[in-house]
Amino acid sequence: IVVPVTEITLADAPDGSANPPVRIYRTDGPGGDPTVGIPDLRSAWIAERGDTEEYTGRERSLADDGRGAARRGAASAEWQGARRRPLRSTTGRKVTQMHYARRGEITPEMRYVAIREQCDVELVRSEVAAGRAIIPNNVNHPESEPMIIGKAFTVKVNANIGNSAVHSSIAEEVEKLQWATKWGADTVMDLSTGDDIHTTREWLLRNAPVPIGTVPIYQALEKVDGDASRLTWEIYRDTVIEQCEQGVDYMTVHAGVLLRYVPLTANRVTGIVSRGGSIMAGWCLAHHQENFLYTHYDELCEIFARYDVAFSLGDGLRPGSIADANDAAQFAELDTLAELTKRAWKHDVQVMVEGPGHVPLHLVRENVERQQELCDGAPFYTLGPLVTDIAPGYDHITSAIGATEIARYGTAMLCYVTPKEHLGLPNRDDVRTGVVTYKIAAHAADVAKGHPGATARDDALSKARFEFRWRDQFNLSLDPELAEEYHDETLPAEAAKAAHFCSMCGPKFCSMRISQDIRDEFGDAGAQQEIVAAAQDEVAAGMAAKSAEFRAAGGEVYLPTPTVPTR
Ligand code: IRN
Ligand code: FE2
Repeated sequence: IVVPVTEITLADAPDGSANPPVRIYRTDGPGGDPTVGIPDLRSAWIAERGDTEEYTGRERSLADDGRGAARRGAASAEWQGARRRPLRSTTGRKVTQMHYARRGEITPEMRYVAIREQCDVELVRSEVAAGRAIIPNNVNHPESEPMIIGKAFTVKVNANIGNSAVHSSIAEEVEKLQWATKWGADTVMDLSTGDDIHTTREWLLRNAPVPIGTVPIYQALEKVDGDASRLTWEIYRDTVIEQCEQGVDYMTVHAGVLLRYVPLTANRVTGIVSRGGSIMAGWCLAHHQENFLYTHYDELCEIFARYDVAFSLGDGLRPGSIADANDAAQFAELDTLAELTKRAWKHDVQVMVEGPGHVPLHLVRENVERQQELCDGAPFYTLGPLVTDIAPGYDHITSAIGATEIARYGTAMLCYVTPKEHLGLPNRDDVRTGVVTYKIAAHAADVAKGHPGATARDDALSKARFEFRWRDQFNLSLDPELAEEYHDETLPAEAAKAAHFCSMCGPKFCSMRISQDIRDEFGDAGAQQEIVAAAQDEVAAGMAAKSAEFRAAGGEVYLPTPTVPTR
């Protein structure tokens, strides 16, 4: 098993000693021609298990869609062609990592993950078996490099991409995927709703080294021309199967939005802000019936078990303002998500649970503790949360504050928020800013949790900074290009890459340089300690002399009351 890493080689320290290279978890895959797709990493592993079969499902579900052929025709020639027939489990078999883990089997996927996380493979197996971690990888997405989401492992970051009704091409979507993983996104969700939705997703998957998530209700809604009341379980189910066959690894399912919970949102400041949540609430009210995702949930579990698709149980009633945080609607839905988690586990289907949203800082911790308690440790996957509502344009920051706090107490994956949140569709720069901001939150939480080895990169970067190895400092940073660009704004010359200062304080006032000068002049820790000890001896001697003087003078603390001389 070969696992990709990014190795950052470092220059020697000024005293000539070597700085060992730093290895970093790598998410951006092998790359290559997007019209060909990346290599099938897992096909042999899947085949070897002998529990799957090929079938002619894809054509059928596309035909069911009625628009599949037309959609494929709409894409340009180079993006044609289903490359292989889909796999599903042979009848009666479950092909989920949870199923194998519970049987005590260690799969190549688990080994891969253990190497990536630098942990014992038994930890991986036991956490997956217990439902406290998931390895989302559909048998129809053999290109994916296995990764794990769970609180015993490093905190992960998801980036959302996808066009809205506004047109964007397949090539552009694939580029967005590559861009997000370049900056470190651990999973990507395709939230596309426009034309060519099927073919776009196909090529995203064929080029995705990370798990791909979707919200199938969005595509189901397109099939009924946006009229939520016309949605049916059958239309939804066929959409789910279509996506299972393509290789989607996890799906957001808003099955916790129950009919009786909808009125609980009536007096909220911001009502229902989840897209999927509002679609299902609308359907429930229009039909006066229970949410079909809830009533057909076990059937959905059976489907997921045949492809190893993981649930991301949607938080359709999450708060959309700090005023609505931790309210009755939100927590009622969480109770149902806990019930659904355990029902999925009965089918050996992997589950994570989605969380808020907008929550003031002092109420954040309660969210994850409550979720962990109710859902028996199933991974929590949260959107921020934003800790204040007053900073549109800066919501990557308002939400990273909440994300850091919630991850610190056990959230396993963070859904990024970009600076365009609430304002518009993110562009390239926003995706980069969003992912890097969330890498900061995730990493800060790893450090605070005391995750083994979490500070290695911090320590290497700090040492490079102190030794004025500017190139190493850039290369070790989350966004090397930005760091170098900012540095070069004032000191672009190559010679400045070794200079013992930057333009922030200038050469005279650089504290790091002064601090190094102190070392040069007064020696290492031992020598400095001797100077301090000598100084302390001097002080002690001075004190003893003063004491002797005091005692010789009679040792009186209170002097006689002074008399004021009179004339
Ligand atoms: C994550 C946590 N809570 C919500 N999310 C993400 O929001 C979810 O994974 C998906 O990307 C998006 C779904 O939004 P709606 O349909 O709930 O608004
Ligand atoms: Fe919001």
